[in-house]
Amino acid sequence: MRLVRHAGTGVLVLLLLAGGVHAAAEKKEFVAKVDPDGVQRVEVLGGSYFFTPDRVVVKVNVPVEMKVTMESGVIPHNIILKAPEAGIDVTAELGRDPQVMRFTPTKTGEFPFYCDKKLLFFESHREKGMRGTLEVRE
Ligand SMILES: [Cu+2]
Repeated sequence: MRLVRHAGTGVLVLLLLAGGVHAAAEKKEFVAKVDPDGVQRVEVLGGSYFFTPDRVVVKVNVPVEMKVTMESGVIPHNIILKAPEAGIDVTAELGRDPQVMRFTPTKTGEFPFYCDKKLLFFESHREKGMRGTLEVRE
């Protein structure tokens, strides 16, 4: 009886571990709220090779403060969000200190952000998954 019970616990632990790994690979969305001072604050973590959340939803014509922190590591990363048609053109080199990017989206739509670092002939970080989408809503 005892052995059977232990075997059952082992299976449960394995299932939980599998579930955790799966959750980490899922796409994450963050919908910004407008703070009392009228700013939408967003925090993004970047690393090799991801941004999380990788889908950020903000309101049009409301200032955004996007704080980008980098996971510790030796590989250099940046974040680029260029959508001049929506009044957005920000770039930051990611380092030990978090970078704060400020912009006010003036147009609704979906705009990509990504890291454009690339080593020699290898795939760019963007191609490896270091990218996300800013969705600007009404
Ligand atoms: Cu990168």
